[in-house]
Amino acid sequence: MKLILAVVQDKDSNRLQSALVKTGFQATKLASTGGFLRAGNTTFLIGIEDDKVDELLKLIKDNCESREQLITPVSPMGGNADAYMPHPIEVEVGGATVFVLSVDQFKQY
Ligand code: 2BA
Repeated sequence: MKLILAVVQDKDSNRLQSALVKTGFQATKLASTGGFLRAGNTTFLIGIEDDKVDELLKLIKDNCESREQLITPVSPMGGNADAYMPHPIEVEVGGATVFVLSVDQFKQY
């Protein structure tokens, strides 16, 4: 058995959740925050049998888009804040960041 941890953008989370329910994958959805952008994202925990991993990865890929996002860097530490003009920079946020973990035991009590 595997545990899939998928970090996705909030904009894609409802679509992915509906697709998971429709295809019969059981999932837990957690509200999370990206360490870099410090913006909300969504983490799905999905426990599945090994032979379903590829099907699930395709489903995640098909339902999550990568997007450009603008961020404004904070002023430099110790610098002259008056002279500092923050310029927004663009980063590409991926459709999904996915970890596939092996599960030693799965119990439901
Ligand atoms: P954030 O940490 O908010 O990162 C959002 C996007 O900012 C990243 O998109 C990446 O394009 C960019 N970014 C992140 N760290 C950067 C840095 N030090 N310098 C320049 N650009 C940087 P993704 O890579 O698609 O990641 C989307 C979200 O997935 C992340 O949100 C984070 O919540 C999660 N994530 C990504 N890699 C992870 C990892 N190795 N472990 C745990 N969570 C991860």
